[in-house]
Amino acid sequence: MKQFHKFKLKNEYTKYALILIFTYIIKVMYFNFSTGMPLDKIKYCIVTVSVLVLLLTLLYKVRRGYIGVSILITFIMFGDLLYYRYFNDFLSVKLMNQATFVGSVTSIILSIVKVTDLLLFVDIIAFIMITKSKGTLQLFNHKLSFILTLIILPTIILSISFTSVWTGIKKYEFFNYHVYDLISLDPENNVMTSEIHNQLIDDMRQLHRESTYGDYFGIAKDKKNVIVIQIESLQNAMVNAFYNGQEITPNLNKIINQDSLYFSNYYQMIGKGNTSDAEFTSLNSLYAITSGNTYNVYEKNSFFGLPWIMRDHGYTASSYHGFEASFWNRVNIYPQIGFEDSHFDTDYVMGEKIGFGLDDHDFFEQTIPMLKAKEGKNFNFLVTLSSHKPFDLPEDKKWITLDEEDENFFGHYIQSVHYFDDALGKFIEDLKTEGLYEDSIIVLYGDHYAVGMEDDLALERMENFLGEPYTYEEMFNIPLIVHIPGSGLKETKTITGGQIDLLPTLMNILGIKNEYLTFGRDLLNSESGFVAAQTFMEKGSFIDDEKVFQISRDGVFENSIAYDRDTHEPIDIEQCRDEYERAIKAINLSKKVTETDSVLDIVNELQNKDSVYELE
Ligand code: GP9
Ligand code: MN
Repeated sequence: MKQFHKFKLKNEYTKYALILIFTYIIKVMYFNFSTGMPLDKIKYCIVTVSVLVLLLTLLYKVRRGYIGVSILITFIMFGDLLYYRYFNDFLSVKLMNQATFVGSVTSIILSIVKVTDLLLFVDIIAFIMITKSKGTLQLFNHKLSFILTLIILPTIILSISFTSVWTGIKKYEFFNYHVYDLISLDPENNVMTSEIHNQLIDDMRQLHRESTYGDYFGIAKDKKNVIVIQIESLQNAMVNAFYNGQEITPNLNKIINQDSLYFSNYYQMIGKGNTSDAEFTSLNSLYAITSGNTYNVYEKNSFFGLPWIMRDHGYTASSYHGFEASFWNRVNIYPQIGFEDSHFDTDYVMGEKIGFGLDDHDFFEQTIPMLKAKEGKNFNFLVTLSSHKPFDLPEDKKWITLDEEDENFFGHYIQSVHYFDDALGKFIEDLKTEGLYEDSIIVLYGDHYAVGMEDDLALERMENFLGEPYTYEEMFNIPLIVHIPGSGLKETKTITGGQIDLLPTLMNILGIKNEYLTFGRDLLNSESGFVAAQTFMEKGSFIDDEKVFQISRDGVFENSIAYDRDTHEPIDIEQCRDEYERAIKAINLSKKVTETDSVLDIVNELQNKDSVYELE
């Protein structure tokens, strides 16, 4: 006992200060490890804890002020954490105008919150408890405050300014990330230099010159109805697959097996805008931005993607989706992308709601008369909904018998895909009954992954289902099916491609020559494939026909990993340098085009026409 007394802290308040510092460490460690910080980056924890201690030192005398600031920081952290679980990154100020969506997606947010997230609030709880019993805290004497400030302030300033020494701090450390996020709003970035402009024109002219149109050109040019269906969360792993002998997507498989081209190495290319990015990249052949989502940030831009191109070739262009028009800002962006009429939840009769909204069965069924009403050639873009996470289907719509260990996120996902597939089967039948089918080309693809890496149980069940380790390559793999009734096609294309390639590939099939701005390639007339990733696998990462290259999260090429797609053996990353540079160049160029709203200028110049396209 005597021994113990020897070590007793002289100042009782110092004890409380230490307790609070301890809670900061718990809070920050939990936050960092839950947001994927590697073990060797633990030094960044020290920076975050130091800033919190500094705030305590400066603000503890104003109790309310301290609590206010702490709550604000904690809520940003909590937001970052949830956003990370969904999008693999922290929040950005450019996402502010999406905040109103939170109400619409409460069930999804609730499904990704964990009880352990309470650890983020541990310091606030401790502070309130201490000050409640002790009154205003006299945490430190003046000397201690002074010393702490003297040590901590320079640490923060140094850590922010010497980013080249601590590469990656901007990405991993909470305060640095948000300070840089604010600074990067610099409008100077939004200038198109003549050098970049010329480079773009040269690259596109070369692409146009090299385009051969040898295979499949115009095979669907006479079809009156072009129907593109973007399917919620459909991964390729679900296609042509069985669960305990039960076929998950019998209707899709039937479509693949008759009159179709099936692209089995096709990949999602989303940024932070999930479904909206899948739409944006597929329809415009541009990369989505990653600091915010393109549909919101660039809602006033003039794009010239598929809907405009189709209108330019005598088709009408319409969109269909069973949810709120304001979600993902579709109401404002769709006219810019070229849709002349768009149908949302209010145009449908809502039956029993599934997850977000309209049931896929109701959606397809009620879209049929809208399609039937089209006169002349028409382009239609349908976005489905029922297979959205958390995959809650009413009991009477669950038709796959699951093992008990799959009665969870993973098994429910299979149920949802099966349900969508059933609705699709009915849709095809209805198209036939209404006499629309034979005169249609139907394009189907998944918008993005369903099973991520963050849910350990789902991951384990997915691996059990696949019989092999789950990789980003598998997670990104979505199907692309081009179904042309009466074509007699039954081909599987193994070339690597992604959503950015949809537009040029489809133009070829519809007999439209590429004289536009496209960052993707016609997959039917390219010798090799290439997909540049941006999220989960960050900018610089790519998948090509032979290999996968994943840039290290600190952005340093040398710390990255690469493997052979056949053998899964690691390969020398030096073999990946050219494509790594190609990926970065393409994304940066595309981003510049979007940031400077240059699509129309470039398309006009490529076609040597003065202001041919002036969109309102
Ligand atoms: C909502 C739907 C879902 O309209 O498209 O979007 P997601 O959450 O998958 O991005
Ligand atoms: Mn989606």
